[in-house]
Amino acid sequence: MKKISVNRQQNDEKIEKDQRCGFIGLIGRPNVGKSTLLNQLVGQKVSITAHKAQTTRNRILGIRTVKNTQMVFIDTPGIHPAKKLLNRKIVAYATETLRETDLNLWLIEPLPENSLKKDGLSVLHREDQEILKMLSGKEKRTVLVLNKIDTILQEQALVSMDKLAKLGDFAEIVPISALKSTNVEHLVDTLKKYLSIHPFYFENKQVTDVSERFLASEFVREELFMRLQQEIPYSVAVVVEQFEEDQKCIKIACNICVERDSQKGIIIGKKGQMLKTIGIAARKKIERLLGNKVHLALHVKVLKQWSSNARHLRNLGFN
Ligand SMILES: Nc1nc2c(ncn2[C@@H]2O[C@H](COP(=O)(O)OP(=O)(O)OP(=O)(O)O)[C@@H](O)[C@H]2O)c(=O)[nH]1
Ligand SMILES: [Mg+2]
Repeated sequence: MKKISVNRQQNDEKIEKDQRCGFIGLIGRPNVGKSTLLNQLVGQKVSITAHKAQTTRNRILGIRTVKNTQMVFIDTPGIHPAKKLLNRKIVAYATETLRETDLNLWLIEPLPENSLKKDGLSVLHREDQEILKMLSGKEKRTVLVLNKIDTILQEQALVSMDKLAKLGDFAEIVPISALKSTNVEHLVDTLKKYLSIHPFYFENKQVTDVSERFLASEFVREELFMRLQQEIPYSVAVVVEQFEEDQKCIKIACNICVERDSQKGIIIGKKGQMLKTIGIAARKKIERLLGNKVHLALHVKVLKQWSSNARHLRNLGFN
C-alpha cells in the first residue's frame, strides 16, 4: 500500500525533543462537516464530502505533523439511528472510535432559530442528544466545535455557544467554518495543550492511512453522490478491480455495485452519458491526487440488496 504524503516545509525543520502526539476523533451527526474539517486540517483531500448526509462510510485518518506535534485526526461516519445493516456497521465505526481516541471533537451545527428560545437538552437535535450521552459517559475530554458559523450572524453564534456550554463539561468550545477555513488554525492551537508527550505514531510526511487505491474508489463514489438523486447514492459501492501503472499512465478499473437493475440504467444514463460524465470528473480528481495521467474505466454491476447482505458487505470491506 503506497502511503500518501505531502512535502510540507515544516517537515524539513529539525524535529525537537519531547514529541507530543495523540488520536483525535471527529464525531457528529451526518452532514455537520467532519470530512470538510479533516481535509482542511491536513491541507489536502483525504476524505470525500457531499451536501447529502451519510457520505463517509469508513474511519479515515488525517495526520498533521508540525515541529514536535503530531495530531492524528479520525474522520468517522455520521452517527444516526441506523436500520440497514450497512448503516449499523458504519455507525459502529464511529461509536467504536470513541474507545480509541485521546480527545474528541464533537462537531455541531449552529442551533436553529427556534431552538434559541429553548433551554436545556431540548435545544439539541435528537441525534445530538444521543451523541452528548455517548460523550458524557467517557473520561476523555471533548472539545465542542460549532461549525458553519459562516451561515449565521455573530450574535446567533454567541447565543448558540452560551446554550451549548451549559449542556456538558467541555474542555473548550470553538466556533469555526470548516468550509471557509475560519478559525481552524485557532482550533489546532487550542488542541495542542491536550496532547501528551509520546513519540510520533506516523512518519512526518504521512497525511493519511488510506491507500491511493481506496481514495480512487472514493472519488468515484463522491461523483455518484453529487450527481445522483434519492436513494441511489446510498445504493452504490465502488470497488477497484485494477490499479496498474505503466510508463504512460495509471490504469484504474472500478466496478460500481448497485442494488437493482433500474439503478444500473440510471447510472449509465441515456447513451451512457451519465457514466461518462461521472468518469471524466472522477478521473480529473484522481489525476490531481496521483500527479499522473489516469485511464479510468467504470463498469456498473448489480449486486442484489448488497447493503443488507452480510456476505456482500464483508466482501466489500465492511467488517
Ligand atoms: N456553509 C458551510 N458549509 C459547510 C461547512 N462545513 C461543511 N459544509 C458543507 O456541509 C456539507 C457536509 O459536509 P461533510 O464534510 O461531507 O459532512 P460530514 O459531517 O463529513 O458528513 P457525513 O460524512 O455524511 O457524516 C457539505 O456540503 C459541505 O460543503 C461550513 O463551515 N460552512
Ligand atoms: Mg464525512
